[in-house]
Amino acid sequence: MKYHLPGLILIICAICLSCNKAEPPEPFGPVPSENQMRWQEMEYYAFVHFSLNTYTDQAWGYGNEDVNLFNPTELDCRQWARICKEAGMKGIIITAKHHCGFCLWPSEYTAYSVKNAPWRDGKGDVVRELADACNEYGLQMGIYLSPWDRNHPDYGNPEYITYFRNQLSELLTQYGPIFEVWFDGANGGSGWYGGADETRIIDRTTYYDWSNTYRLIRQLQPDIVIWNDGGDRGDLRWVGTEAGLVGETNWSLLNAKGQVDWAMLHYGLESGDSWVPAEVNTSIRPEWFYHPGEDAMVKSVPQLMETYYHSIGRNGTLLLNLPIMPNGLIHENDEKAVHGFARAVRETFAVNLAGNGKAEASNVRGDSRKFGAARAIDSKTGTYWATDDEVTNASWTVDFGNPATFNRILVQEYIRLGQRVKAFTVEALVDGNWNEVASATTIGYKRILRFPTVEATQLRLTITGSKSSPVISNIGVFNAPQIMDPPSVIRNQSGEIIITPADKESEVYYTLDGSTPTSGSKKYTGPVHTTGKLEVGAIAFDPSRGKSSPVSREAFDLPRKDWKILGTDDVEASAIIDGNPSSAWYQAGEKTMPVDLVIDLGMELYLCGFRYFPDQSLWNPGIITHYQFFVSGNNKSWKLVDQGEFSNIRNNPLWQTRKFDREQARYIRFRALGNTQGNNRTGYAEIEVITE
Ligand code: FUL
Repeated sequence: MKYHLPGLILIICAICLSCNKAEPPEPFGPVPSENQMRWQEMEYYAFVHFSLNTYTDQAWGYGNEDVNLFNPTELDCRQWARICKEAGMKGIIITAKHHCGFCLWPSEYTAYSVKNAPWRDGKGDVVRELADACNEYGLQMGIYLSPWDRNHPDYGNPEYITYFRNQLSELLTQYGPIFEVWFDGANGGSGWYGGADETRIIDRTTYYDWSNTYRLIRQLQPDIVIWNDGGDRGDLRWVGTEAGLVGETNWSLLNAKGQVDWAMLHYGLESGDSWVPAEVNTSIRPEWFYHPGEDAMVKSVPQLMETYYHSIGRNGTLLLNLPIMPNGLIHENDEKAVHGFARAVRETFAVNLAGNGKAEASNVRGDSRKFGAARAIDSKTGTYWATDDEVTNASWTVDFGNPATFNRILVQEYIRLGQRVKAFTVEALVDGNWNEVASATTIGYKRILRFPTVEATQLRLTITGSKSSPVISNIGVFNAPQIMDPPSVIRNQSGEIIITPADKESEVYYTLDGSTPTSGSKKYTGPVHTTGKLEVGAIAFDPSRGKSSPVSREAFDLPRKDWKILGTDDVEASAIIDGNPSSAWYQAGEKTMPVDLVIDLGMELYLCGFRYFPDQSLWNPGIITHYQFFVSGNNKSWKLVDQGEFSNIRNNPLWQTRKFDREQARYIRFRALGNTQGNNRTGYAEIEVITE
């Protein structure tokens, strides 16, 4: 065998240069601990809110609720775990104790627990059953232990801290590994406090002596992460809202000491000296505990997808709450919603179009393949594309080979070396031109951007600002199917029909004559002026897939453009006739029942019924339960045409339709005789009449 020596040496040198020369970048700034890393990679997990509140329809118990109320006759934590597992969640955090002080486990230190409840003859332990169910389904368990305790007589005194730590010790030693402990920020105020029934104010920065409490926690559960909203900095931070979103800019950093204002919670702190990443907590319903009146208010798949992009898609984790019903189960509407949500996420991120592409970068660290552009699409979390130390602006391009259709990009930094990127842009190569399709600020563990669907042969990501050389571990390019929910249809006061698809990108087609709309019907391009009675049919349509949503149908009586609400000069009263189901108006607070709403319809009409839509907000001050309905031709002599009650309106606040014998009239008087709160507040979201 013959060797060509100089050639061989050259090849060996080239290999050495490309593989060995470059060293990995040094970490920049604060970096996550192993516990924070493990937690971040969980991405999505559940909250379950369950306590005596579940039986009293309250958000916060006062601390004197009867333990005998707690009797979840069908309790099955395996149902919770199954649903969470199927939904793609990685763990469940349970309200072992909420503010009312009732304990879901038989704590040795209080009588106010399951051990004195009728459930399982006082032998039950919800935390134990959940721990077992989580084990069976391969989920992790976390604990919510409210620092505020409205039941405990010692709350506010040093003795309570011992009690609190004793309870923590029980929870952190008897139920196996706990991945997260959650200390709510609602702290101190009025309460029962063992019968004292008073207000107790504590200094939430000092009262709990958090540093010693943390020491105890870490000693008992070395792998845990601590969520805390007051006092010493925990491992994770709240995002300043329960609405399900963190800032578009989201640094996983805060300062270890000092006050944290709202902006720091929401956006993190670019110059922060500690790694304190964001957890986005929100409920699948308006409130955290189960309230039967919210059964129809479970978030839809489009709403949950919005939450997904605003939490996991913005460098946060998502802690999604599922309330437990009094029988001990998750409601079927919530189950359906999380399953639909999981399906939508799976379908969106099923195929990474960059995966088979050819990647290149404007700069590669030490020209080494080890840090080459292809490392961002090799499906490995431990490898990355990195640039030379002094390079903070750089671009990465993928050539798809053939034209590809896409509308999402997912980018991840290798955060074990710190969070670095401050800004980036995304461009698509269309017909030989680079078009910017999206731009954003921070990346962090995971960033997902949405943009209108584009067909392009290449995609370019350009880091336009970075604290240090960028280190990108993963890039995904996806074509998300549009969400094919039926669009919403409203008619405003002037008679305009407004149709809104669940997904902004969908096309909308409609009919006004009650016929079934198809993609061959009229295309919706903006509000449609209409007169008279009509029935609207509308569909959302995804042209790239040729798929339609189910049909929305709404029937409208005559437009309300000539209506005048009499007896008030409050301009906000127009909310009653604006067609918008989420706006509401309340009569002045000093009015006492019966409270009248008088409307001039602007002309004589043949009336044969009316419709009332109550305020949809959960904590509405009062919606009408008992009523009378009068009509008049001259606003002087009135005729009572209907009266009665809106049964179950509290639990099911839907449209109420009432019919009566035909009457010719120009004025209507809708009289409230009673409301859901047993007081005088009288509110309306919408009022309509039914004409002959
Ligand atoms: C809040 C609490 O006061 C709520 O009741 C709920 O537990 C939520 C997760 O945190 O601030």
